[in-house]
Amino acid sequence: MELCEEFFEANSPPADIQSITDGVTEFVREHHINGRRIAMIASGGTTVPVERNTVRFLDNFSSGQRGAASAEYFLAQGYAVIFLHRSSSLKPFQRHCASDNPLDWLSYGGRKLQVDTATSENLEGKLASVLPQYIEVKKNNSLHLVPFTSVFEYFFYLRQISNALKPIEKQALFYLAAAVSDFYIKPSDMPQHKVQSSGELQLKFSHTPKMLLLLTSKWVPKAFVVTFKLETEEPLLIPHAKAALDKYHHQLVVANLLETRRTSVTLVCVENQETVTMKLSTATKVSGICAVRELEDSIVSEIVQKHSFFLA
Ligand code: 9Z3
Repeated sequence: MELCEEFFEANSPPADIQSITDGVTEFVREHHINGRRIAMIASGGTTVPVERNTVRFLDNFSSGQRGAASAEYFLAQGYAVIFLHRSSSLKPFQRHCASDNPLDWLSYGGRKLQVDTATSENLEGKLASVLPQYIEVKKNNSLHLVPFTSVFEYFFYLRQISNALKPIEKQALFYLAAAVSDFYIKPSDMPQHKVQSSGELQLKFSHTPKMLLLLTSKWVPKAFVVTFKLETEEPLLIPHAKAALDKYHHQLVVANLLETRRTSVTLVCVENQETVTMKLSTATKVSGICAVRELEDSIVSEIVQKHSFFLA
């Protein structure tokens, strides 16, 4: 845990840390008064800057699909959601038209913008099931977005959000689906300026401190905490998920393999380290949110049940 404290001492907080904190604190106050449970969802990958005046960075594969889809299902279950996400990754609701170019929807004539009829029909088919929930969420202000890019921003914001959620204890649910880099370059090992291309590139990476232990033991010791474990080798997956539960003493690990993450996950629970494998092909429920079945629907339903049991 000392390494975690050192991390916060050695790095400067993001410039907007106070406004982020104020926004989250107000969001938590408003929804806690109304008796809502609050889910804090972390989503997307983190960047690791190579230079202080950053031109280059190390990144990872995460698209943010898991987190964005899950946010919609938590909202549908009545949770207020803090969505801590990589700024360029998928966002709840917007993800349904992420591959569209809005300029293609419109025509322009006589100083008036018009939605093409064909586009309008197409959009209706696509968004009819999403829009009502989106409008409801906006009306209730039940989704609060906090964007980050680097691993530094991620940890600073996570700490502030945890502080804001600590008072609501068991009502808070952490769903840590972000793919956070395991390695980073310490500011003391980071060149100030753009590394020139004339010589070989040599970088020193340090282990990213394991903030999870701090989160479960100090930041939000009473919250319901779900983490994700990603592997590319099947035999490592469940043993590593179980090891994480032993180490961090939280409630649940969602274990997935890179290749099959869209169609299969295994939930490893703290009680007897029981495992439940969910496969998309066997999920029976058809989502009320969009026409396509999504694994996140089943994952979130199971987790909400477990959170209810935890609260009882
Ligand atoms: C996950 O395992 C998520 O399910 C994915 C989702 C990142 C695979 P996408 O964003 O993918 O929908 O494209 N997240 C956690 C990954 C992770 O780095 N976990 C750490 C580990 O495995 C523990 S915090 O060691």
